[in-house]
Amino acid sequence: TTRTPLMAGNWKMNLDWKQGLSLVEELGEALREVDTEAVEAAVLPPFVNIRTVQTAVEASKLPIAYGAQDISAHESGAYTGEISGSMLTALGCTYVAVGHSERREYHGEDEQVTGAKVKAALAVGLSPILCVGEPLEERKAGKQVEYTLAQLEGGIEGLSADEVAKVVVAYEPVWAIGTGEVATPDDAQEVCAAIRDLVRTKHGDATAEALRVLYGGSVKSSNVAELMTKEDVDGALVGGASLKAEEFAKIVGYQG
Ligand code: G2H
Repeated sequence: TTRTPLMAGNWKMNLDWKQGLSLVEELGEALREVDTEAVEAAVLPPFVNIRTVQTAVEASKLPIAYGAQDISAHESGAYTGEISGSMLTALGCTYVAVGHSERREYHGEDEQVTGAKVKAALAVGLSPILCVGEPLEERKAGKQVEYTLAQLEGGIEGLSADEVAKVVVAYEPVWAIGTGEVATPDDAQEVCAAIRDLVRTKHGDATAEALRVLYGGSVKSSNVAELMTKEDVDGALVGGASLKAEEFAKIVGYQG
């Protein structure tokens, strides 16, 4: 494929700004050994760490893209506690996670909210990393594809083909998140292929081929290479294993 793989580290609610600074500096150092032209590395720190990450990345020209873990659906104004897309682009962000299962579960974000956030991201030129994936009950009932595609449809509803091509979809089965239980490469491939097929049906071949589909859920340096052998897996959204520079650099460098 011609899609550049993306390895995105979702720090979640971990590391204060000083710890985040150390991690990004160590990561930059560790990535010297890695071909970062062939694989894109990104980190998604907590909002309050982004300025620090920006400064470190710019000062040392580190090959690390970065973004946020959430975005407001609104442009600006009286939305206490929220962070807008233009605030993120002003910090040099290129990505933003949208609809992570933890947002859906603990903050009541549904397809409608998620779709609005995807649009807010695209409106300012950010690539949304739209997270989708089924809980255990759906997997047990064999409904993982159906369930995940319904979330995807909600997330990309009303977008043009060009807009969809800028979206990154992260397939994160909820039962595999932070549990140490990674999906098998075949399980990941099944749903990632279905995601691409849906985009093909709605927006055509070129858009489907451009779309990057990541797998997320207990990705580590020891299992990433096998996942990456799958045709429709274009990278990973990594939580726990992105909090250690050496480990995350190994994930980014899975080819070598
Ligand atoms: C899934 C993933 C990153 P972890 O949430 O988004 O986390 O790799 O810790 O399972």
